[in-house]
This record gives sequence, C-alpha cells and structure tokens, in this order.
Amino acid sequence: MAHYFEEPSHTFGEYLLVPGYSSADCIPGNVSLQTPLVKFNKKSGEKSPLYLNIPMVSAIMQSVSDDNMAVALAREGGLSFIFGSQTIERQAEMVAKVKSYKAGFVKSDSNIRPEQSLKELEELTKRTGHSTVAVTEDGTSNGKLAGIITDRDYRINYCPPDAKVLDYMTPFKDMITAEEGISLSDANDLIWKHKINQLPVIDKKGNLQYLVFRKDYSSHEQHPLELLDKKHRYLVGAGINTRDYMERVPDLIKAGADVFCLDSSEGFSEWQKRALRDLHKKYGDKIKIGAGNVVDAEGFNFLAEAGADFIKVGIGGGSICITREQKGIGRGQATAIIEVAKARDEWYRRTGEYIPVCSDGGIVHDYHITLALAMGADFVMLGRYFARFDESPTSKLMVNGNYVKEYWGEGSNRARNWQRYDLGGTRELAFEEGVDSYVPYAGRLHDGVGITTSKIIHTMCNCGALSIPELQEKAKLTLISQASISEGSAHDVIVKNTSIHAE
Ligand code: RVP
Repeated sequence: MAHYFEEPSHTFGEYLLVPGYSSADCIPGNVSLQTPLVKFNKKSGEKSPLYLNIPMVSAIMQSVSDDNMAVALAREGGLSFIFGSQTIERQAEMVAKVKSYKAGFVKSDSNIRPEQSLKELEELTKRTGHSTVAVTEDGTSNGKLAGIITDRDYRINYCPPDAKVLDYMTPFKDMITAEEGISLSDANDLIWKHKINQLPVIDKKGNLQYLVFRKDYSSHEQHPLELLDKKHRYLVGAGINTRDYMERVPDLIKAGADVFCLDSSEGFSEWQKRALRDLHKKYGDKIKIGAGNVVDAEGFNFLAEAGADFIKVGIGGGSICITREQKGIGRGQATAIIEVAKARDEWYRRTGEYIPVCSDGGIVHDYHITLALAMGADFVMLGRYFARFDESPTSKLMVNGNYVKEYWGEGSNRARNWQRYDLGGTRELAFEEGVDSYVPYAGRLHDGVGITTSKIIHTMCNCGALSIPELQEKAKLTLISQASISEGSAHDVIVKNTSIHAE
C-alpha cells in the first residue's frame, strides 16, 4: 500500500519565527554567518575542510552562475556553482577564469597598437566603455607594453582622427610600472605615492600582465568576508551530471574547481550513487561532491550512505520550476527541510559525521533564508535572487517601462537545447520542466546581498543567536493561518511609497 505522510507539507510563507531572549551581546557586530559547506567529523572535533562566510550559494543554472557571478559572490563570502549544461571546455574555462582572477589585478581588455589611429581608439573605447587603454606592440592584453593612453591625453574633436596613438600616449619610458609578483597593497602604495590612477604590471620581458586601478583597491577593502582558498584565489564550485562525469570532472579539477555538485531535480537514484562511488573511488576524499535533490529522510539517508559531502533539498519549489505541475512530484520546501535536517541530526548522532544540508529553491523573501536556516539548513541555494543582479550572465531589458533581467530554468527548452546539439540531435525533449521568464532588475549584487545578510543578522539577534548552529538550536517557529499571513503585510492603509516593500 502506498505511503501517506501524515502532515500536509508546508512552505516558508506559512511560518514565522517567534523571538527569543536577546542578551546584551546579541548585537549585529557579534553575529557570524559562517557555515560548513561539506561534511566533517564533528564528534571528533574536526572542522569542515570548506566553509562559506555567508550561507548563500548561487544556483547551477545558465542564467545565474557563470565566472562573473562566481567572482562577485565569492567576494561577498558566498559561492557559485558554475553551470554544467554546457560543454566541458567552456565550463572548465569559466572555472579557470575564477581561479586566475586576482582581486584587484585586472586583465586589460582595451588594448591598441601604437601606430593605430585616434579614430580607431575612439571606436575601441566606445565598444568597451573603458577610458584607459593599454598600448601594446601587438595590440593584445599580454603584448609588450609600449604606453598607456586615457581620455585625458587627447580630445577627439580637436585632434586629427588619423593621428597616431603613439603621438598622444604616455610612453613606456615615462610610466610607473610594477613587476609581476607585486602584492596588491604594494601596488596600491605605488599608486598613491606617484598619484596615478592605474598601475601596469609587467613580466620580466616587459609584457603586460595586469592593470591595477586605484578605485579597485578600495573595493577590495570593502569585502572583508571574501571567500578565498589557501593561495588567496576565490573559491568556486561546479555543477556536474550523472552521464559524463568521468570526462568532465578531471578537466574541472585541472581548472581548479574546489567543490562539485551533482545537479538533478531528483537525486534519490542509482545514477547519483554510481557517480559518487566512481568519483570517490578515483579521487578518494580529495574531491568534495554534493548531491541531490531529495525531500525526505529516506532520500537523505540514501545519499549520505552513498558518500555525498553535502545534500541538497527541494523539488518543484524553484520560481521557474513547473516539475510539480508537469509530473506531480515534490514537497513543500519548509516541510522537506525540517524532515531532512532531522535525518541529518540523526545521522550525526549515529556516525559522528555532520553532513551540511542546502535548501534549494523557493526563496521569495529575504526572511525565508533565515527560516530555512532556523529549520536546519546550513546554507541556501538561490536562482531567481541572483539572476536579478548586474553580475548575472543574462541580458538586462526594458519591459513595460521597467528594467528586467532574463531568467530561465534548466528544465526549459532554452537551457536544454545545448544537450540536444551535444548529442547530435538524438535526444528530443518530451516536455519542459521549467519556464523562460523575466525577473525585476535589482542593481549590484554587493548592495542586494548586503541588505539580505543584514536582515538575517538582525533576525538572528531577535532570536538570541550569534551563529547559525545557535539559531538552529534556539529558533522557535510557528505555523500561521491564512489570516495571519494577510496581517503580515501592510493592510487597511493606502500605501504611498511601494518601494518600501520588502524583498
Ligand atoms: P529559485 O531560487 O526559486 O529561482 O530556484 C532555483 C532552483 O530551481 C535551482 O537551484 C534548481 O534547483 C531549480 N531549477 C532550476 N531549473 C529548474 C527547472 O527548469 N525546473 N528548476
């Protein structure tokens, strides 16, 4: 006979936190959002080999997590899983870009040859939007440095358009440069000492390597939580599938990926077990692999047994996901997290091993993140949330007078087309499990994440918790009625300024 769960399944919008006692030291400055990313033996006092500094990771999706997003999010203390629904080469290239990204050291993307004309220079600056152009002998970003030219060196309406760049640039002999290997703070000292706006960094042969800009250094200082590896490179994850992992993972390891995640809407399967077994057999515990998604204790125990390093929870709750409509599978996200977190705690009591749990999808308001953490999640994965920012890979458009960004599901035809091409047109899609959509544009990731984490921290203070484990222990949660839900937003008034509505 079929199994019936006794309780109906609930989602975040049906819960609230009831404040607990806040002592005098429950102030935002004392709260830490650090959280483990992969499993560790907690009983023996071990620490997780990988931590996040904020409990947020970006979804394994084409419209969310590319190298640009990964750098922006790691800078804030979170982590991106670069999408796997692309060729192995392209994904490895994205991972390598994140790992080679030197905070504050920028590869010059506006370059010109000395004998090119001011007209060509003008066209280049219009195309790239950058007013500082490196002049290299071959016009490439790593060519021999000949000079630098900025919009203060020439006036396009007063100079002959066919005049040569070399007659207006600051030549190499008059420039302040630094040698490769210089630290960011030493580069910054040179910038201040010589009152320059940018410092070219060259190798021993005089080839341009990077530019360090005055404005970027202060940005580096604004990110005290940035998530770095031992070599001071940003941490980055990669999504993988259960088909080509034996070819994909070696290339991603070579590119520098720090952690992997098997990406599937349904992870309680023989395929995930085999992938975990094969990869751990080949790499031992040097490689960290999350698995999922599951929505009950049985699914959790299966993946824990199979060796998953973290377990992702959520089926059908994603904003662009129509899996529930199409296939009738899934579970309310709050209920799923509560049950899986209980199974995780039970597993820990039995084995001493703590396996972090990630709540994936369905976060609509910032406080849903706090609820997910209070219910036992160690971190959350978000798609829609990150898709809205400048740093997501998709186009920003104007629709009906409002700025929006594109956002599409991995189960939509738009995302899955690459596979069809990849498999030579042999695998046709029977039906879609995701939609192609717009989300309201939300500006810079740094600003959005700052507001979100500040709300989480303040709520934690209200619950008397200075850390995520403390929140999980102390949180008091209540289910609320439909009438209480309506009472929770502005009501019985005519709201003047709609922009105060909470995210
Ligand atoms: P959300 O943050 O609510 O936008 O949800 C993002 C999550 O939705 C992803 O991390 C993934 O688990 C799920 N997803 C991605 N594509 C699709 C789909 O096409 N159905 N679902």
